[in-house]
Amino acid sequence: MPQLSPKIRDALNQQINVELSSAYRYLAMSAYCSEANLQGAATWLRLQWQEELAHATKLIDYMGDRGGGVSLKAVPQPPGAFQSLPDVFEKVLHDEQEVTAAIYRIYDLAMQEKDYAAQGLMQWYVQEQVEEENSAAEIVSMLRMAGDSAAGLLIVDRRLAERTAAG
Ligand code: OFO
Repeated sequence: MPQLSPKIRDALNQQINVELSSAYRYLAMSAYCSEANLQGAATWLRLQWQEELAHATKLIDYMGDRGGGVSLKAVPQPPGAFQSLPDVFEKVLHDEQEVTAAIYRIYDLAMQEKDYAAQGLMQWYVQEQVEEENSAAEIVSMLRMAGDSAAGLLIVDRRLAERTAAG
Protein backbone atom coordinates (compact mmCIF):
# COMPACT_ATOMS: atom_id res chain seq x y z
CA MET A 1 0.00 0.00 0.00
CA PRO A 2 1.56 3.34 -1.02
CA GLN A 3 2.28 5.86 1.70
CA LEU A 4 -0.08 8.77 2.17
CA SER A 5 0.61 11.89 0.16
CA PRO A 6 1.48 14.92 2.30
CA LYS A 7 -1.87 16.53 1.45
CA ILE A 8 -3.91 13.50 2.49
CA ARG A 9 -1.78 13.07 5.59
CA ASP A 10 -2.44 16.68 6.62
CA ALA A 11 -6.15 16.31 5.91
CA LEU A 12 -6.41 13.12 7.99
CA ASN A 13 -4.51 14.76 10.84
CA GLN A 14 -6.96 17.64 10.65
CA GLN A 15 -9.87 15.20 10.69
CA ILE A 16 -8.50 13.45 13.78
CA ASN A 17 -8.68 16.84 15.45
CA VAL A 18 -12.23 17.40 14.15
CA GLU A 19 -13.33 14.05 15.65
CA LEU A 20 -11.59 14.67 18.98
CA SER A 21 -13.07 18.19 19.14
CA SER A 22 -16.47 16.69 18.46
CA ALA A 23 -15.90 14.15 21.24
CA TYR A 24 -14.98 16.94 23.64
CA ARG A 25 -18.13 18.92 22.79
CA TYR A 26 -20.26 15.83 23.44
CA LEU A 27 -18.56 15.37 26.79
CA ALA A 28 -19.36 18.99 27.72
CA MET A 29 -22.96 18.54 26.63
CA SER A 30 -23.24 15.34 28.63
CA ALA A 31 -21.97 17.08 31.76
CA TYR A 32 -24.49 19.90 31.25
CA CYS A 33 -27.38 17.42 30.88
CA SER A 34 -26.29 15.44 33.88
CA GLU A 35 -26.24 18.60 35.99
CA ALA A 36 -29.71 19.46 34.67
CA ASN A 37 -30.97 16.02 35.76
CA LEU A 38 -31.55 14.94 32.19
CA GLN A 39 -29.90 11.56 32.67
CA GLY A 40 -31.19 10.02 29.47
CA ALA A 41 -29.63 12.76 27.36
CA ALA A 42 -26.46 12.64 29.48
CA THR A 43 -26.13 8.92 28.77
CA TRP A 44 -26.81 9.34 25.05
CA LEU A 45 -24.22 12.10 24.78
CA ARG A 46 -21.63 10.14 26.78
CA LEU A 47 -22.03 7.21 24.39
CA GLN A 48 -21.65 9.60 21.49
CA TRP A 49 -18.43 10.88 23.08
CA GLN A 50 -17.11 7.31 22.93
CA GLU A 51 -18.22 6.97 19.34
CA GLU A 52 -16.32 10.11 18.36
CA LEU A 53 -13.20 8.82 20.08
CA ALA A 54 -13.57 5.65 18.00
CA HIS A 55 -13.85 7.79 14.84
CA ALA A 56 -10.58 9.49 15.74
CA THR A 57 -8.75 6.27 16.59
CA LYS A 58 -9.92 4.64 13.36
CA LEU A 59 -8.12 7.43 11.49
CA ILE A 60 -5.02 7.03 13.65
CA ASP A 61 -4.95 3.29 12.98
CA TYR A 62 -5.45 3.84 9.27
CA MET A 63 -2.58 6.30 9.12
CA GLY A 64 -0.45 3.70 10.89
CA ASP A 65 -1.28 1.24 8.11
CA ARG A 66 -0.26 3.79 5.48
CA GLY A 67 3.17 4.76 6.75
CA GLY A 68 2.24 6.85 9.79
CA GLY A 69 2.68 10.59 10.25
CA VAL A 70 0.08 11.11 12.96
CA SER A 71 0.38 14.56 14.48
CA LEU A 72 -2.09 15.40 17.23
CA LYS A 73 -3.13 19.01 17.61
CA ALA A 74 -4.68 20.97 20.47
CA VAL A 75 -8.37 20.34 21.00
CA PRO A 76 -10.35 23.57 21.45
CA GLN A 77 -12.21 24.20 24.67
CA PRO A 78 -15.84 23.19 24.19
CA PRO A 79 -18.75 25.45 25.14
CA GLY A 80 -19.33 25.27 28.88
CA ALA A 81 -22.94 26.38 29.05
CA PHE A 82 -26.08 25.53 27.14
CA GLN A 83 -29.54 27.00 27.39
CA SER A 84 -31.69 23.91 27.28
CA LEU A 85 -31.97 20.38 25.93
CA PRO A 86 -33.27 21.64 22.56
CA ASP A 87 -30.32 24.05 22.44
CA VAL A 88 -27.92 21.11 22.97
CA PHE A 89 -29.37 19.04 20.16
CA GLU A 90 -29.70 21.95 17.72
CA LYS A 91 -25.95 22.36 18.24
CA VAL A 92 -25.39 18.60 17.80
CA LEU A 93 -27.15 18.70 14.43
CA HIS A 94 -25.24 21.77 13.31
CA ASP A 95 -21.91 20.28 14.43
CA GLU A 96 -22.58 17.01 12.63
CA GLN A 97 -23.43 18.87 9.43
CA GLU A 98 -20.05 20.60 9.67
CA VAL A 99 -18.31 17.26 10.25
CA THR A 100 -20.02 15.90 7.13
CA ALA A 101 -18.72 18.86 5.12
CA ALA A 102 -15.19 18.17 6.41
CA ILE A 103 -15.48 14.50 5.39
CA TYR A 104 -16.63 15.48 1.90
CA ARG A 105 -13.62 17.78 1.52
CA ILE A 106 -11.26 14.89 2.29
CA TYR A 107 -13.15 12.63 -0.08
CA ASP A 108 -12.74 15.25 -2.83
CA LEU A 109 -9.04 15.51 -2.05
CA ALA A 110 -8.63 11.72 -2.16
CA MET A 111 -10.23 11.74 -5.61
CA GLN A 112 -7.94 14.52 -6.82
CA GLU A 113 -4.91 12.63 -5.49
CA LYS A 114 -6.18 9.37 -7.01
CA ASP A 115 -5.82 7.74 -3.60
CA TYR A 116 -8.37 4.94 -4.01
CA ALA A 117 -7.72 3.41 -0.61
CA ALA A 118 -8.33 6.72 1.16
CA GLN A 119 -11.55 7.09 -0.85
CA GLY A 120 -12.62 3.70 0.56
CA LEU A 121 -11.91 4.88 4.07
CA MET A 122 -13.78 8.13 3.54
CA GLN A 123 -16.73 6.20 2.12
CA TRP A 124 -17.07 4.60 5.56
CA TYR A 125 -17.19 8.07 7.15
CA VAL A 126 -19.67 9.33 4.54
CA GLN A 127 -22.05 6.51 5.51
CA GLU A 128 -21.43 7.08 9.18
CA GLN A 129 -22.37 10.74 8.78
CA VAL A 130 -25.70 9.74 7.24
CA GLU A 131 -26.48 7.98 10.53
CA GLU A 132 -25.04 10.77 12.67
CA GLU A 133 -27.11 13.46 10.98
CA ASN A 134 -30.20 11.28 10.90
CA SER A 135 -30.23 10.50 14.58
CA ALA A 136 -29.51 14.15 15.49
CA ALA A 137 -32.30 15.36 13.18
CA GLU A 138 -34.73 12.85 14.68
CA ILE A 139 -33.99 14.05 18.21
CA VAL A 140 -34.25 17.71 17.17
CA SER A 141 -37.61 17.01 15.64
CA MET A 142 -38.88 15.23 18.79
CA LEU A 143 -37.70 18.18 20.87
CA ARG A 144 -39.39 20.67 18.58
CA MET A 145 -42.61 18.71 18.99
CA ALA A 146 -42.20 18.72 22.76
CA GLY A 147 -41.78 22.52 22.67
CA ASP A 148 -42.03 24.05 26.13
CA SER A 149 -43.77 21.05 27.65
CA ALA A 150 -41.80 19.69 30.63
CA ALA A 151 -43.62 16.37 30.26
CA GLY A 152 -42.64 16.26 26.59
CA LEU A 153 -38.98 16.90 27.43
CA LEU A 154 -39.01 14.13 30.01
CA ILE A 155 -40.46 11.71 27.46
CA VAL A 156 -37.66 12.59 25.03
CA ASP A 157 -35.10 12.22 27.83
CA ARG A 158 -36.46 8.78 28.65
CA ARG A 159 -36.28 7.82 24.99
CA LEU A 160 -32.62 8.92 24.86
CA ALA A 161 -31.91 6.71 27.87
CA GLU A 162 -32.71 3.69 25.68
CA ARG A 163 -29.43 4.06 23.83
CA THR A 164 -27.14 1.39 25.18
CA ALA A 165 -24.02 1.44 23.02
CA ALA A 166 -21.82 3.70 20.97
CA GLY A 167 -22.17 3.12 17.27
FE1 OFO B 1 -17.50 11.57 14.05
O1 OFO B 1 -19.24 11.77 13.62
FE2 OFO B 1 -20.02 12.90 14.81
O2 OFO B 1 -18.87 14.24 14.78
